[in-house]
Amino acid sequence: MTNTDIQLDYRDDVAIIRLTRETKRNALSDGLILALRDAFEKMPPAIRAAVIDGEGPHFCAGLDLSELKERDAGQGMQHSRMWHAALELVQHGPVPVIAALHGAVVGGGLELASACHIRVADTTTFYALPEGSRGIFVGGGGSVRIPKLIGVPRMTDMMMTGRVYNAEEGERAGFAQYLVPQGSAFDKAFELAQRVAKNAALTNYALMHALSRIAEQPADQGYFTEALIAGIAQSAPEAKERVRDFLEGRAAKVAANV
Ligand code: 1HE
Repeated sequence: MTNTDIQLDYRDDVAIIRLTRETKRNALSDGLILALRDAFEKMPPAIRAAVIDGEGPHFCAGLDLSELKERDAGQGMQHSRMWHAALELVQHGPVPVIAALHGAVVGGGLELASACHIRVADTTTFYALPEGSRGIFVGGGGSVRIPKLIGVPRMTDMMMTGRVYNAEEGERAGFAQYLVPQGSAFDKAFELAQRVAKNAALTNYALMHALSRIAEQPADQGYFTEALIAGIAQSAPEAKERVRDFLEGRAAKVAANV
């Protein structure tokens, strides 16, 4: 499927969602946000993982500022809620999502990246939250998700001072789990997506839906939720088959990464 804002391809059991507004540095128009929402809402059942990538030298320049018209307070709130609904489908939707980052990952682009489960950044990547200097605030869930990656003090500093993190600093701070050579973020993200797609679907579901929620719970409730999910996951026929494969020597061992 192609519209003017995203290109959606399926390669085996991986969906590739590419932001295709290169001339606007993949700025997130309402149309693009709704196209993203549709892509996750209508994900075919055979798809087991997704990669989000951006066309051109930048992953995403954030909110399309040309659409920031004369909204009143209520409309502004509804607009933010529309982003929340779309990015909720990225984080707690049908499949694990891997972001392939390069160039600018700023404002709403960083909010989108932070809704993904794994972030792979190449060495051209830089992270910023220019909302502070534009007189606005994050509205795509960034105030909830970004502190979970880097902490409230770092986010406050970024928004107050306009601080930009480069790729190495961003990896150290916790934005990306992988830092790869220039131009290779998509290939690495796709390789990871293929690997993730081979997991038991119920395991991926539990990782996507339970981990973030357990992190919000008091410890006692977290342990209880963990026990429920552990019991459900273990009882699945696919889990029993995978464990049997290991015990009978048919499954790969864990190997040191040398
Ligand atoms: C845009 C946008 C945009 C570029 N909305 N049009 N985001 C920002 O404040 C970041 C604004 N963008 C930039 O700082 C730079 O464009 C970049 C560092 C991302 C890339 O720089 P560069 O030199 O490669 O490109 P450029 O020449 O700045 O941009 C190319 C065109 O894209 C240009 O338009 P043109 O008509 O002159 O060709 C830019 O105006 C346009 N463009 N970024 C609209 N963001 C849910 S709330 C989220 C709140 C936010 O995300 S606020 C942060 C917004």
